[in-house]
Amino acid sequence: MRAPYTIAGVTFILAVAPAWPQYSRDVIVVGEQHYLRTQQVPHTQQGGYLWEWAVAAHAGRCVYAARYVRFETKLTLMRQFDAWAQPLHLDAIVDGSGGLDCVVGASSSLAWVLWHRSYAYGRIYDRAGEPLGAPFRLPDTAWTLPHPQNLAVREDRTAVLLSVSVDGSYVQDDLYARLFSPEGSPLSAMVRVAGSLEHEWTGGLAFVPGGAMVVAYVSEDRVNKVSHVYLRRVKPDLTLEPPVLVTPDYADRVYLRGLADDTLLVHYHLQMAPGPSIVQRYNGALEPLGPPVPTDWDLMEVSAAGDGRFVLAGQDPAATRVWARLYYESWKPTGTRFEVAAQPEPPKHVFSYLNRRLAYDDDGTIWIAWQAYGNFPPSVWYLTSLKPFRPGDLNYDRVVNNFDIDPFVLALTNPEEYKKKFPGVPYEYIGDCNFDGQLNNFDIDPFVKLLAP
Ligand SMILES: [Ca+2]
Ligand SMILES: [Ca+2]
Repeated sequence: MRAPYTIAGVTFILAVAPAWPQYSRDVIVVGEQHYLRTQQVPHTQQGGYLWEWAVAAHAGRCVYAARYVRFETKLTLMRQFDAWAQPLHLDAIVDGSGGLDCVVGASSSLAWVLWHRSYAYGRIYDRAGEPLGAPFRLPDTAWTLPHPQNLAVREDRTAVLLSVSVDGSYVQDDLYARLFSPEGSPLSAMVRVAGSLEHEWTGGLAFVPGGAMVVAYVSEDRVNKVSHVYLRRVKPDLTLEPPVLVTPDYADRVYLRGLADDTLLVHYHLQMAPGPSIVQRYNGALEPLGPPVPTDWDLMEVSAAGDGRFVLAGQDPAATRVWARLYYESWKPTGTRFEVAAQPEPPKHVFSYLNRRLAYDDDGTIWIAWQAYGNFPPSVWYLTSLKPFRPGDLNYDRVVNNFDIDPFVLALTNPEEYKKKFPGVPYEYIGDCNFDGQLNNFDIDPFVKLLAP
Protein backbone atom coordinates (compact mmCIF):
# COMPACT_ATOMS: atom_id res chain seq x y z
CA MET A 1 0.00 0.00 0.00
CA ARG A 2 1.34 3.40 -0.90
CA ALA A 3 1.14 6.42 1.36
CA PRO A 4 -2.01 8.50 0.99
CA TYR A 5 -1.74 11.17 -1.67
CA THR A 6 -3.12 14.55 -0.68
CA ILE A 7 -4.04 17.28 -3.12
CA ALA A 8 -5.60 20.54 -2.04
CA GLY A 9 -6.77 18.97 1.18
CA VAL A 10 -8.32 15.93 -0.50
CA THR A 11 -6.68 12.64 0.38
CA PHE A 12 -6.62 9.74 -2.06
CA ILE A 13 -5.67 6.22 -1.07
CA LEU A 14 -5.26 3.63 -3.76
CA ALA A 15 -5.74 0.04 -2.82
CA VAL A 16 -4.11 -2.80 -4.66
CA ALA A 17 -5.82 -2.86 -8.00
CA PRO A 18 -7.50 -6.11 -8.93
CA ALA A 19 -7.93 -7.02 -12.55
CA TRP A 20 -10.91 -5.25 -14.00
CA PRO A 21 -13.98 -7.28 -14.91
CA GLN A 22 -13.30 -9.12 -18.12
CA TYR A 23 -16.19 -9.48 -20.47
CA SER A 24 -14.94 -11.33 -23.45
CA ARG A 25 -12.65 -14.22 -24.03
CA ASP A 26 -12.80 -14.90 -27.71
CA VAL A 27 -10.49 -16.28 -30.25
CA ILE A 28 -10.72 -14.52 -33.55
CA VAL A 29 -8.63 -15.09 -36.58
CA VAL A 30 -7.25 -12.14 -38.47
CA GLY A 31 -4.44 -13.47 -40.60
CA GLU A 32 -3.07 -15.30 -37.61
CA GLN A 33 -4.87 -16.40 -34.52
CA HIS A 34 -5.43 -13.74 -31.89
CA TYR A 35 -6.71 -13.91 -28.38
CA LEU A 36 -9.16 -11.11 -27.66
CA ARG A 37 -9.64 -9.92 -24.12
CA THR A 38 -11.91 -7.01 -23.21
CA GLN A 39 -11.99 -5.45 -19.80
CA GLN A 40 -14.34 -2.86 -18.46
CA VAL A 41 -12.53 0.20 -17.26
CA PRO A 42 -13.94 1.59 -14.01
CA HIS A 43 -16.27 4.43 -14.81
CA THR A 44 -15.87 6.00 -11.41
CA GLN A 45 -12.75 6.36 -9.35
CA GLN A 46 -12.35 8.20 -6.07
CA GLY A 47 -15.68 9.91 -6.64
CA GLY A 48 -14.78 11.15 -10.10
CA TYR A 49 -16.14 10.08 -13.47
CA LEU A 50 -13.99 8.89 -16.31
CA TRP A 51 -13.60 11.76 -18.72
CA GLU A 52 -10.88 10.79 -21.13
CA TRP A 53 -7.95 8.47 -21.61
CA ALA A 54 -5.04 7.56 -23.82
CA VAL A 55 -3.10 4.38 -24.47
CA ALA A 56 0.42 3.61 -25.67
CA ALA A 57 2.14 0.26 -26.13
CA HIS A 58 5.78 -0.67 -26.26
CA ALA A 59 7.86 -3.80 -25.65
CA GLY A 60 4.96 -6.01 -24.69
CA ARG A 61 3.44 -3.57 -22.29
CA CYS A 62 0.50 -1.19 -22.48
CA VAL A 63 0.39 2.08 -20.57
CA TYR A 64 -2.98 3.62 -20.05
CA ALA A 65 -3.69 7.02 -18.50
CA ALA A 66 -7.17 8.21 -17.61
CA ARG A 67 -8.59 11.37 -16.20
CA TYR A 68 -11.44 11.24 -13.72
CA VAL A 69 -13.33 14.46 -13.10
CA ARG A 70 -15.74 15.50 -10.38
CA PHE A 71 -16.29 19.21 -9.94
CA GLU A 72 -12.97 20.70 -8.94
CA THR A 73 -11.50 17.32 -8.00
CA LYS A 74 -9.66 15.77 -10.88
CA LEU A 75 -7.52 12.71 -10.83
CA THR A 76 -5.24 11.32 -13.51
CA LEU A 77 -4.34 7.66 -13.07
CA MET A 78 -1.86 5.53 -14.88
CA ARG A 79 -1.95 1.75 -15.12
CA GLN A 80 0.36 -0.60 -16.96
CA PHE A 81 -0.47 -4.03 -18.32
CA ASP A 82 1.63 -6.88 -19.52
CA ALA A 83 0.94 -8.22 -22.98
CA TRP A 84 -1.73 -10.57 -21.64
CA ALA A 85 -3.60 -7.61 -20.20
CA GLN A 86 -2.64 -8.39 -16.62
CA PRO A 87 -2.12 -5.25 -14.50
CA LEU A 88 1.51 -4.94 -13.48
CA HIS A 89 1.22 -2.88 -10.33
CA LEU A 90 -0.95 -0.42 -8.47
CA ASP A 91 -2.65 2.36 -10.26
CA ALA A 92 -0.39 5.39 -10.02
CA ILE A 93 -1.75 8.84 -9.35
CA VAL A 94 -0.21 11.17 -11.86
CA ASP A 95 -1.90 14.36 -10.83
CA GLY A 96 -4.77 15.39 -8.67
CA SER A 97 -5.71 18.72 -10.08
CA GLY A 98 -6.10 20.44 -13.35
CA GLY A 99 -7.85 20.24 -16.63
CA LEU A 100 -8.21 17.93 -19.53
CA ASP A 101 -6.23 16.25 -22.27
CA CYS A 102 -4.02 13.34 -21.45
CA VAL A 103 -1.28 11.91 -23.58
CA VAL A 104 0.93 8.96 -22.82
CA GLY A 105 4.11 7.69 -24.44
CA ALA A 106 6.34 4.78 -23.53
CA SER A 107 9.66 3.14 -24.22
CA SER A 108 10.70 -0.22 -22.82
CA SER A 109 12.00 1.40 -19.64
CA LEU A 110 9.88 4.42 -18.88
CA ALA A 111 6.54 6.05 -19.53
CA TRP A 112 5.58 9.69 -19.91
CA VAL A 113 2.14 10.96 -19.02
CA LEU A 114 1.22 14.48 -20.09
CA TRP A 115 -1.85 16.45 -19.18
CA HIS A 116 -3.07 19.95 -19.45
CA ARG A 117 -4.49 22.55 -17.16
CA SER A 118 -3.54 26.17 -17.76
CA TYR A 119 -0.19 24.83 -18.90
CA ALA A 120 0.97 21.42 -20.02
CA TYR A 121 2.45 19.19 -17.33
CA GLY A 122 4.16 15.86 -17.33
CA ARG A 123 5.29 13.08 -15.07
CA ILE A 124 7.63 10.20 -15.78
CA TYR A 125 7.46 6.62 -14.49
CA ASP A 126 9.88 3.78 -14.56
CA ARG A 127 9.01 0.31 -15.76
CA ALA A 128 7.90 -0.72 -12.29
CA GLY A 129 5.38 2.10 -12.24
CA GLU A 130 7.25 4.23 -9.73
CA PRO A 131 7.34 7.96 -10.46
CA LEU A 132 10.74 9.41 -11.28
CA GLY A 133 10.35 12.72 -9.53
CA ALA A 134 7.44 15.07 -9.11
CA PRO A 135 5.13 16.35 -11.82
CA PHE A 136 6.78 19.12 -13.81
CA ARG A 137 5.58 21.89 -16.02
CA LEU A 138 6.60 21.74 -19.65
CA PRO A 139 8.15 24.99 -20.78
CA ASP A 140 6.66 27.03 -23.57
CA THR A 141 3.51 25.02 -24.04
CA ALA A 142 1.23 27.81 -23.14
CA TRP A 143 -2.22 26.53 -23.73
CA THR A 144 -2.46 23.29 -25.57
CA LEU A 145 -0.96 19.87 -25.48
CA PRO A 146 0.33 18.18 -28.56
CA HIS A 147 -2.18 16.00 -30.28
CA PRO A 148 -1.81 12.24 -30.37
CA GLN A 149 1.33 10.62 -31.75
CA ASN A 150 3.43 13.64 -30.99
CA LEU A 151 5.28 12.35 -28.00
CA ALA A 152 8.09 9.91 -28.79
CA VAL A 153 10.17 8.27 -26.06
CA ARG A 154 13.41 6.86 -27.38
CA GLU A 155 15.31 3.87 -26.08
CA ASP A 156 18.00 6.22 -24.74
CA ARG A 157 15.12 7.49 -22.55
CA THR A 158 15.09 10.96 -24.04
CA ALA A 159 11.79 12.17 -25.40
CA VAL A 160 10.80 14.46 -28.22
CA LEU A 161 7.63 16.40 -27.86
CA LEU A 162 5.85 18.30 -30.57
CA SER A 163 3.75 21.13 -29.30
CA VAL A 164 1.48 23.71 -30.75
CA SER A 165 2.30 27.17 -29.97
CA VAL A 166 2.19 29.46 -27.76
CA ASP A 167 0.52 32.73 -28.35
CA GLY A 168 -2.97 31.47 -27.62
CA SER A 169 -4.31 32.00 -31.11
CA TYR A 170 -5.44 29.27 -33.44
CA VAL A 171 -4.80 31.59 -36.34
CA GLN A 172 -1.12 31.62 -35.58
CA ASP A 173 -0.72 27.93 -34.75
CA ASP A 174 2.86 26.92 -35.15
CA LEU A 175 4.41 23.52 -34.62
CA TYR A 176 7.45 23.20 -32.38
CA ALA A 177 9.71 20.30 -31.48
CA ARG A 178 11.79 20.02 -28.33
CA LEU A 179 14.06 17.35 -26.88
CA PHE A 180 13.73 16.42 -23.20
CA SER A 181 15.90 14.49 -20.77
CA PRO A 182 14.60 11.33 -19.04
CA GLU A 183 13.82 13.60 -16.09
CA GLY A 184 11.71 15.98 -18.14
CA SER A 185 14.22 18.82 -18.50
CA PRO A 186 14.52 20.44 -21.92
CA LEU A 187 17.73 19.52 -23.72
CA SER A 188 17.18 21.82 -26.65
CA ALA A 189 15.50 25.02 -27.63
CA MET A 190 12.02 24.98 -29.11
CA VAL A 191 12.47 24.43 -32.83
CA ARG A 192 9.78 25.88 -35.02
CA VAL A 193 9.02 23.19 -37.58
CA ALA A 194 6.02 24.64 -39.37
CA GLY A 195 3.37 27.32 -39.35
CA SER A 196 -0.26 27.71 -40.47
CA LEU A 197 -1.05 24.49 -38.79
CA GLU A 198 -4.40 22.97 -39.64
CA HIS A 199 -6.56 22.80 -36.54
CA GLU A 200 -7.36 19.13 -37.07
CA TRP A 201 -3.78 18.09 -37.70
CA THR A 202 -2.59 14.93 -36.07
CA GLY A 203 1.02 14.67 -37.16
CA GLY A 204 3.64 12.46 -35.67
CA LEU A 205 7.38 12.11 -35.55
CA ALA A 206 9.94 9.42 -36.23
CA PHE A 207 13.67 9.00 -36.00
CA VAL A 208 15.77 8.08 -39.02
CA PRO A 209 19.40 6.95 -39.36
CA GLY A 210 22.01 9.52 -38.51
CA GLY A 211 20.07 10.94 -35.62
CA ALA A 212 17.72 13.09 -37.70
CA MET A 213 14.04 13.28 -36.97
CA VAL A 214 11.14 13.47 -39.39
CA VAL A 215 8.01 15.38 -38.45
CA ALA A 216 4.64 15.01 -40.19
CA TYR A 217 2.03 17.74 -40.07
CA VAL A 218 -0.88 19.31 -41.89
CA SER A 219 -0.55 22.91 -42.95
CA GLU A 220 -3.37 25.02 -44.31
CA ASP A 221 -3.28 27.36 -47.25
CA ARG A 222 -5.53 29.90 -45.63
CA VAL A 223 -6.10 31.86 -48.85
CA ASN A 224 -7.34 28.90 -50.87
CA LYS A 225 -8.72 27.03 -47.86
CA VAL A 226 -6.99 23.78 -48.61
CA SER A 227 -4.83 21.60 -46.35
CA HIS A 228 -1.77 19.68 -47.33
CA VAL A 229 0.32 17.01 -45.64
CA TYR A 230 4.03 17.66 -45.27
CA LEU A 231 7.05 15.77 -44.01
CA ARG A 232 10.09 17.63 -42.78
CA ARG A 233 13.51 16.48 -41.61
CA VAL A 234 15.03 18.00 -38.49
CA LYS A 235 18.77 17.36 -38.37
CA PRO A 236 20.55 16.36 -35.15
CA ASP A 237 21.75 19.94 -34.68
CA LEU A 238 18.08 20.93 -34.96
CA THR A 239 18.45 22.73 -38.25
CA LEU A 240 15.61 22.20 -40.67
CA GLU A 241 15.57 20.87 -44.20
CA PRO A 242 12.91 22.08 -46.63
CA PRO A 243 9.45 20.52 -46.17
CA VAL A 244 8.35 17.78 -48.55
CA LEU A 245 4.80 17.92 -49.89
CA VAL A 246 3.27 14.43 -49.64
CA THR A 247 0.50 14.93 -52.19
CA PRO A 248 -0.70 17.90 -54.24
CA ASP A 249 -4.27 16.93 -53.31
CA TYR A 250 -6.24 18.33 -50.42
CA ALA A 251 -5.30 16.00 -47.58
CA ASP A 252 -5.10 15.90 -43.79
CA ARG A 253 -4.99 13.61 -40.74
CA VAL A 254 -1.49 12.33 -41.23
CA TYR A 255 0.09 9.50 -39.21
CA LEU A 256 3.81 8.77 -39.27
CA ARG A 257 5.72 5.78 -37.92
CA GLY A 258 9.40 4.90 -38.22
CA LEU A 259 9.91 1.21 -39.02
CA ALA A 260 12.60 -1.23 -37.99
CA ASP A 261 14.16 -1.21 -41.48
CA ASP A 262 14.67 2.57 -41.15
CA THR A 263 11.92 3.39 -43.60
CA LEU A 264 8.84 5.45 -42.76
CA LEU A 265 5.19 4.55 -42.98
CA VAL A 266 2.98 7.54 -43.77
CA HIS A 267 -0.78 7.42 -43.67
CA TYR A 268 -3.11 10.30 -44.57
CA HIS A 269 -6.62 11.14 -45.73
CA LEU A 270 -7.67 12.68 -48.99
CA GLN A 271 -10.44 15.18 -48.46
CA MET A 272 -12.02 15.11 -51.90
CA ALA A 273 -14.70 12.51 -52.62
CA PRO A 274 -14.53 9.58 -52.40
CA GLY A 275 -11.89 10.47 -49.83
CA PRO A 276 -9.87 7.32 -49.41
CA SER A 277 -7.13 7.06 -46.87
CA ILE A 278 -3.69 6.44 -48.30
CA VAL A 279 -0.61 4.64 -47.06
CA GLN A 280 2.83 5.20 -48.52
CA ARG A 281 6.35 4.35 -47.54
CA TYR A 282 9.32 6.73 -47.62
CA ASN A 283 13.00 6.36 -46.95
CA GLY A 284 14.84 8.48 -44.41
CA ALA A 285 15.71 11.04 -47.11
CA LEU A 286 11.96 11.45 -47.67
CA GLU A 287 11.91 9.87 -51.12
CA PRO A 288 8.75 7.79 -51.74
CA LEU A 289 9.30 4.03 -51.97
CA GLY A 290 6.55 2.86 -54.26
CA PRO A 291 3.17 4.34 -55.10
CA PRO A 292 0.47 5.48 -52.70
CA VAL A 293 -1.92 2.65 -51.75
CA PRO A 294 -5.58 3.25 -50.82
CA THR A 295 -7.01 1.73 -47.62
CA ASP A 296 -10.26 1.99 -45.66
CA TRP A 297 -11.80 5.42 -45.97
CA ASP A 298 -13.91 5.72 -42.81
CA LEU A 299 -11.29 5.08 -40.21
CA MET A 300 -10.51 7.19 -37.20
CA GLU A 301 -7.17 5.91 -36.00
CA VAL A 302 -4.14 4.12 -37.34
CA SER A 303 -1.22 2.54 -35.55
CA ALA A 304 1.74 0.64 -36.98
CA ALA A 305 4.18 -1.88 -35.58
CA GLY A 306 7.87 -1.64 -36.34
CA ASP A 307 7.71 -4.42 -38.94
CA GLY A 308 5.38 -2.37 -41.16
CA ARG A 309 2.13 -4.07 -40.27
CA PHE A 310 -0.54 -1.63 -39.29
CA VAL A 311 -4.03 -1.63 -37.91
CA LEU A 312 -6.87 0.71 -38.76
CA ALA A 313 -9.89 1.31 -36.58
CA GLY A 314 -13.02 3.36 -36.95
CA GLN A 315 -16.74 3.22 -36.58
CA ASP A 316 -19.64 2.73 -38.96
CA PRO A 317 -21.43 5.86 -40.23
CA ALA A 318 -24.32 5.38 -37.81
CA ALA A 319 -21.83 5.29 -34.94
CA THR A 320 -23.06 2.01 -33.55
CA ARG A 321 -20.09 -0.27 -34.14
CA VAL A 322 -16.36 0.02 -33.62
CA TRP A 323 -14.37 -1.94 -36.19
CA ALA A 324 -10.73 -2.63 -36.79
CA ARG A 325 -8.77 -4.21 -39.60
CA LEU A 326 -5.22 -5.47 -39.69
CA TYR A 327 -2.96 -4.88 -42.69
CA TYR A 328 0.19 -6.80 -43.38
CA GLU A 329 3.35 -5.20 -44.57
CA SER A 330 2.24 -5.79 -48.15
CA TRP A 331 -0.58 -3.41 -47.24
CA LYS A 332 -3.13 -6.02 -48.15
CA PRO A 333 -5.86 -6.37 -45.55
CA THR A 334 -5.63 -9.60 -43.62
CA GLY A 335 -9.35 -10.20 -43.89
CA THR A 336 -12.62 -8.53 -43.18
CA ARG A 337 -13.02 -5.92 -40.54
CA PHE A 338 -13.61 -7.29 -37.09
CA GLU A 339 -15.83 -5.74 -34.50
CA VAL A 340 -14.41 -4.75 -31.17
CA ALA A 341 -17.31 -5.61 -28.90
CA ALA A 342 -17.63 -7.03 -25.44
CA GLN A 343 -20.03 -9.82 -24.56
CA PRO A 344 -22.82 -9.24 -23.92
CA GLU A 345 -22.61 -6.77 -26.73
CA PRO A 346 -23.57 -3.23 -25.80
CA PRO A 347 -26.23 -1.48 -27.89
CA LYS A 348 -23.82 1.03 -29.32
CA HIS A 349 -20.11 1.43 -29.07
CA VAL A 350 -17.97 4.18 -30.42
CA PHE A 351 -14.54 5.61 -30.56
CA SER A 352 -14.30 8.93 -28.91
CA TYR A 353 -12.57 11.68 -30.81
CA LEU A 354 -10.24 12.57 -28.01
CA ASN A 355 -6.69 11.41 -27.61
CA ARG A 356 -5.05 8.19 -28.52
CA ARG A 357 -7.27 5.10 -28.57
CA LEU A 358 -5.30 2.61 -30.58
CA ALA A 359 -1.84 1.13 -30.13
CA TYR A 360 -0.12 -1.63 -32.12
CA ASP A 361 2.88 -3.00 -30.30
CA ASP A 362 5.90 -4.45 -32.03
CA ASP A 363 5.06 -7.87 -30.57
CA GLY A 364 1.83 -7.82 -32.59
CA THR A 365 -0.52 -7.00 -29.74
CA ILE A 366 -3.27 -4.54 -30.60
CA TRP A 367 -4.78 -2.33 -27.89
CA ILE A 368 -8.06 -0.52 -28.48
CA ALA A 369 -9.79 1.83 -26.04
CA TRP A 370 -13.46 2.41 -26.76
CA GLN A 371 -16.73 3.46 -25.24
CA ALA A 372 -20.21 1.94 -25.20
CA TYR A 373 -23.39 3.84 -24.69
CA GLY A 374 -27.10 3.33 -25.06
CA ASN A 375 -27.77 2.97 -21.37
CA PHE A 376 -26.48 6.39 -20.58
CA PRO A 377 -25.84 7.35 -17.85
CA PRO A 378 -23.36 6.00 -17.32
CA SER A 379 -21.51 5.14 -20.46
CA VAL A 380 -19.17 2.19 -20.21
CA TRP A 381 -15.51 2.20 -21.16
CA TYR A 382 -13.53 -0.77 -22.34
CA LEU A 383 -9.96 -1.70 -23.09
CA THR A 384 -9.58 -4.50 -25.60
CA SER A 385 -6.36 -6.34 -26.35
CA LEU A 386 -5.77 -8.70 -29.24
CA LYS A 387 -2.70 -10.84 -28.89
CA PRO A 388 -1.44 -13.19 -31.59
CA PHE A 389 -0.60 -16.73 -30.58
CA ARG A 390 0.33 -20.09 -32.06
CA PRO A 391 -1.62 -23.16 -31.00
CA GLY A 392 0.57 -25.36 -28.82
CA ASP A 393 2.90 -22.56 -27.70
CA LEU A 394 2.10 -23.15 -24.05
CA ASN A 395 5.24 -21.48 -22.69
CA TYR A 396 4.51 -18.49 -24.92
CA ASP A 397 7.90 -17.87 -26.45
CA ARG A 398 6.44 -17.59 -29.98
CA VAL A 399 7.73 -20.98 -31.16
CA VAL A 400 6.23 -24.45 -30.75
CA ASN A 401 8.84 -27.02 -29.77
CA ASN A 402 9.81 -29.55 -27.11
CA PHE A 403 9.96 -26.87 -24.45
CA ASP A 404 6.17 -26.65 -24.74
CA ILE A 405 5.63 -30.28 -23.69
CA ASP A 406 5.88 -29.75 -19.93
CA PRO A 407 3.66 -26.63 -19.99
CA PHE A 408 1.14 -28.49 -22.16
CA VAL A 409 0.97 -31.37 -19.70
CA LEU A 410 0.71 -28.92 -16.82
CA ALA A 411 -2.15 -27.01 -18.47
CA LEU A 412 -3.94 -30.28 -19.14
CA THR A 413 -3.46 -31.85 -15.73
CA ASN A 414 -3.03 -28.97 -13.28
CA PRO A 415 -4.46 -25.70 -14.58
CA GLU A 416 -4.07 -23.96 -11.22
CA GLU A 417 -0.33 -24.55 -11.26
CA TYR A 418 -0.16 -23.51 -14.91
CA LYS A 419 -1.86 -20.21 -14.09
CA LYS A 420 0.68 -19.51 -11.37
CA LYS A 421 3.56 -20.22 -13.70
CA PHE A 422 2.19 -18.39 -16.76
CA PRO A 423 -0.10 -15.65 -15.43
CA GLY A 424 -2.68 -14.45 -17.87
CA VAL A 425 -1.79 -16.87 -20.65
CA PRO A 426 -5.09 -18.28 -22.01
CA TYR A 427 -4.05 -21.92 -21.99
CA GLU A 428 -7.57 -23.10 -22.80
CA TYR A 429 -7.19 -21.53 -26.25
CA ILE A 430 -3.50 -22.01 -26.90
CA GLY A 431 -3.70 -25.67 -25.88
CA ASP A 432 -6.75 -26.32 -28.03
CA CYS A 433 -4.83 -27.91 -30.86
CA ASN A 434 -7.79 -29.63 -32.54
CA PHE A 435 -9.79 -26.39 -32.57
CA ASP A 436 -12.94 -27.77 -30.96
CA GLY A 437 -13.11 -24.97 -28.40
CA GLN A 438 -11.77 -26.84 -25.37
CA LEU A 439 -8.54 -28.21 -23.97
CA ASN A 440 -8.69 -31.93 -23.16
CA ASN A 441 -7.11 -35.29 -23.96
CA PHE A 442 -8.22 -35.08 -27.58
CA ASP A 443 -5.69 -32.28 -28.04
CA ILE A 444 -2.71 -34.50 -27.22
CA ASP A 445 -2.28 -36.05 -30.66
CA PRO A 446 -2.72 -32.76 -32.55
CA PHE A 447 -0.25 -31.15 -30.14
CA VAL A 448 2.33 -33.86 -30.81
CA LYS A 449 1.84 -33.32 -34.55
CA LEU A 450 2.66 -29.62 -34.08
CA LEU A 451 5.97 -30.65 -32.51
CA ALA A 452 6.93 -32.77 -35.52
CA PRO A 453 9.57 -31.09 -37.70
CA1 LIG B 1 6.90 -22.31 -27.06
CA1 LIG C 1 -9.52 -29.20 -28.15
